[in-house]
Amino acid sequence: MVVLSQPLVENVSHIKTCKHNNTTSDHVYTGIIPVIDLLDPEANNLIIKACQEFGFFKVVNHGVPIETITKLENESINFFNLSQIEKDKVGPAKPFGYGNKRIGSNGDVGWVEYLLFTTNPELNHNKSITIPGNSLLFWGLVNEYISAVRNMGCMVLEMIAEGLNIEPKNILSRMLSDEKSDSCFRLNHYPPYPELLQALSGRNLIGFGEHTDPQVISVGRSNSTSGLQISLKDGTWISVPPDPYSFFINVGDSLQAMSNGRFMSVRHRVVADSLKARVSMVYFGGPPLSEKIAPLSSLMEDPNEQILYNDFTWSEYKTSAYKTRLGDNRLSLFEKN
Ligand code: GA4
Repeated sequence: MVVLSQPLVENVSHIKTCKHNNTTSDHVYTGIIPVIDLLDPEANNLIIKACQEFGFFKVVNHGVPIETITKLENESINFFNLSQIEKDKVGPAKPFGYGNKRIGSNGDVGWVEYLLFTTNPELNHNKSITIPGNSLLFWGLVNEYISAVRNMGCMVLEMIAEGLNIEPKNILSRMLSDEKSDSCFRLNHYPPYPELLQALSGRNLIGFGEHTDPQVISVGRSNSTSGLQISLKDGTWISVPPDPYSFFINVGDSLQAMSNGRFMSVRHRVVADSLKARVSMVYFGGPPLSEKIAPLSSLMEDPNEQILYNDFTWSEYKTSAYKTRLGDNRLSLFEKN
């Protein structure tokens, strides 16, 4: 079990809550989340189906070494175990760096602390971020992890291109592998929030409020603590059973636009656990800033198919996204009338 310092009971009246799962059918555990074995010859088609149905799936046999994962997870726990004074030296996140409860800059808050980094070398933000302790070791592990997870994300995007029968095979993956790819990476720590306090209010505390990810795909994982929930097409929330050895892939807004709505950018959120800390790591695979996001022409062979979104560059989308609240529907601003 991860041992992280238990926070003092704080006033959390500004943090959102959601209904309790044991008193309502607001969200449920189900076995319906697709599990894709990347070595399965049928994986391409299964991924397409999962992107259409859920915008979300779990991958196994992903090829990312477990040591790469555990080394970074342990180093992240060491960081989150530091004193508040030490952690605050790495913040506040604007948007990169250490953030505590505040998410973005438009008033969103959650029961979470995090480190957020860009992978875009042109933005150069990370250079100014020194992690207390062995900063070189920390950055080495972050880079090793990102490179392994990016490769796996590219493999998944190539399987999507194959499953959709579109050429070239790297039409999507090149956005993540491009040296100018504007991707980011976040390490989250969700402290436990005592059951008694949750019971008193009859509600669960929100760690990270519901939202969709703006990028192409997100590749995430966590320790064995639950909390992640996804929204189905009908609006039901389902809890995703944690699995520290697997990865979870989310379709992001950009892939929804590039697939002209065939794939669904999944709404998701994290609720606080009452007993255990949750530590997660998410790589958000984004395109270069100048990339034009538009339906893939090889997908749009039927002249009667309506184009759902106006074209935009990733830079335009990002600028607009950073002006929104977490739960907003960002793609709707680009819908064609
Ligand atoms: C959601 C997905 C990623 O975590 C993130 C988030 C970003 C941030 O934390 O700075 C945003 C959010 C995310 C979308 C809307 C804006 C920007 C917080 C927020 C309120 C890093 C991202 O790329 O977009």
